[in-house]
Amino acid sequence: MTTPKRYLVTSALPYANGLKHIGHLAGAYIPADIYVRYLKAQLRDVVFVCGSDEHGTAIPIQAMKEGTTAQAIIDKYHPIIEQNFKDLGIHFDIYHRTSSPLHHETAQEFFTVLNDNGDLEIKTSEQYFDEATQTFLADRFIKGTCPNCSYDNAFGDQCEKCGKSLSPDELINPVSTLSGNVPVKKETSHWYLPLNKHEDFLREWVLKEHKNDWRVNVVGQVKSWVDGGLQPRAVTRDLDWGIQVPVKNAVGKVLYVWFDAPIGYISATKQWALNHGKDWKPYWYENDTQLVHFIGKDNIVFHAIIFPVMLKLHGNILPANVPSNEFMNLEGDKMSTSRGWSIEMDDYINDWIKKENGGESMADVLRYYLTAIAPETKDSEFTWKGFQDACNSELVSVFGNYINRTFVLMHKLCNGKVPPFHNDLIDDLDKQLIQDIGNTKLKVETLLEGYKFREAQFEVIDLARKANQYMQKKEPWILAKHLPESPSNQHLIDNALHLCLQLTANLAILINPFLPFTAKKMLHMMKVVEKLLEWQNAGRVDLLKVGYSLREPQLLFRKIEDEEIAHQLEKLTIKKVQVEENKSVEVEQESKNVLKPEIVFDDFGKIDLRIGTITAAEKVEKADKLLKLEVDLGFEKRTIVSGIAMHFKPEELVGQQVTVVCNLAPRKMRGIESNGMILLAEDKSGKLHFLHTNGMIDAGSTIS
Ligand code: B3M
Ligand code: ZN
Repeated sequence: MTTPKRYLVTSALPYANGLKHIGHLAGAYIPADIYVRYLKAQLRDVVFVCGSDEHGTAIPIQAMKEGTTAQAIIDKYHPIIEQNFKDLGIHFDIYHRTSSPLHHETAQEFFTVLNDNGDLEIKTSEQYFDEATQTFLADRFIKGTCPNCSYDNAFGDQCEKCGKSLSPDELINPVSTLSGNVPVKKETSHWYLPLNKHEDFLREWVLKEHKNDWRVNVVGQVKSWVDGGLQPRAVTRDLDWGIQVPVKNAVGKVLYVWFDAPIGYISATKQWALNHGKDWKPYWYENDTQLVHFIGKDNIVFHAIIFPVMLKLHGNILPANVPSNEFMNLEGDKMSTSRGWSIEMDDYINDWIKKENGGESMADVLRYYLTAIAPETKDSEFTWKGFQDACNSELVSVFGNYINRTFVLMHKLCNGKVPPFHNDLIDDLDKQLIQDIGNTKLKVETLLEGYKFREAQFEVIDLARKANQYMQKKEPWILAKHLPESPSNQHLIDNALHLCLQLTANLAILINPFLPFTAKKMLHMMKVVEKLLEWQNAGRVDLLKVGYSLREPQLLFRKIEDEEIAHQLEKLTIKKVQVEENKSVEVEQESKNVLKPEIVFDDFGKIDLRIGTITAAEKVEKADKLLKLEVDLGFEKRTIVSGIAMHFKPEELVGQQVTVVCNLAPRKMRGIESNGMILLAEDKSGKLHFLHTNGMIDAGSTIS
């Protein structure tokens, strides 16, 4: 295979609707970053793009939850997520936004080309509509029971429990996420991408051409979609948040978020090119570009079916690969921010990286563990214990320990300088080690180019393990003990440490794509510039000049204590309970944020509201919540039973003026007939308040 002329690498654009967790990080970001760092070390032409996905129903839903606007939500989360990635060493060439004007233009142009070419179809159908909010209910604006797994909170686009893609019509007992109301059906027209017309192309391109070089899970998913029969997919929505459909009279219609978001990769490339005085076009039009999309499992259909069809129709190149991971679970359960069972990147950064000096090494520890357990072929599981073990028994005891011993011994036995290598004394162990270095380089590059990040990282650590064994066998510290009687031992010491140091330089190059902060520290210790990290240097054993003096060692990794792990486990449990509690409050709040359905004047006119004065109040026996009130309406006295006993003591009520609904049909409660209802204001915390009239209004006054 010839080496591509240029690479365009993308990571899925996270929705800017909240913090992202380490499952996301493991799926689409760390592997992409490793791949890109490797390609850059190979001095290949590569652009790595990502950014915020700022459209779709996910954003206004979050705005509703936070009591703010969609714009405020994206402006809040975009910079946080961008910084989180930086703190974890994920180095994009650009982190763009789909709310940018450049993206809007790019997506509209894309749509126009397809529409003008007759590649889209317009269809009219009946869709769910919420009368209370006057909104069509697409995607996450509608919830109901999943037809696949019976989960009762499945969204109109996907069930978060079983992962199945859904359409609103498939939901059982659908309700509006906005108002909680049962929706009605209403007619509307939309543009559709007729995927059914591209089945042959997909069979040929994915199921034949990429049958062997794409991951099994990706090819498998495409196969089951194609075998199931592809349907036309709507690419527009009736929403007010999104990119306007660029067609006259398409008022209130926006592009479907999954139509515009992947085009975000193109607009990001354009913005990157503008920033750097480059041409973006070859990256999207030339066949010698290798386009690679790193994604999570639930994005496969969009990147391996829908977007490629769009690219083909628009005249762009197709992805060379779509590496997608399976899911990473957390301590025995599915990771999910909304259920409170997750570790947010932001939390990890605050707890492990920002708290200590030199905390970046903890970014590498997370990168290391997430790659070591990457769910490349099947679901995997993050456990805090596993995290601790990976750090303590691999990074600290194998990798860090090897580097530290090498530096300490070199300072002690070779005056802090790179010792010479005496060729006449070369032995089999030395030869084997030199061979191991070369082999590791080849293995790692083959694995990385084949998107096998987990195994590639294993090979690097394995080389450090072999290096430790080499040193253990050479025992330079024992040779040093016998120096007085055998001065020729110095040459043996020199040879062992010379190779150990050359191997250290190799480890820096090999570990760099995986653990960039660690590689940087190693450069500092070796007093060499970044150029050393170029991939072509790997395999060489003349990287450090004889006689060159090196710095004192720094510890690369620290041990993680049991208490730290216990603390994280406790935090996880507490968070889950808190999220569950907040949810029940949220559900109550949500229903209050939405206005009741509209009424006409006559409806209101039927209610007789009067001012009344409470003249007596007492508890109702065996009913915790009820109070029996005597209310003077001026023209008559009433008995009213009210459910406010948890809020007021009876004696607080006497003398208070209240608004009374006095033509409400009588109702018996606990055997007492209640004739009317008193009105109070309820604040956000659920506390009740009187609407004070200061006792200035005559009882019986009307309110209208
Ligand atoms: N924002 C979905 C997700 O985060 C979506 C990815 C877009 S990639 C173009 O799962
Ligand atoms: Zn389901």
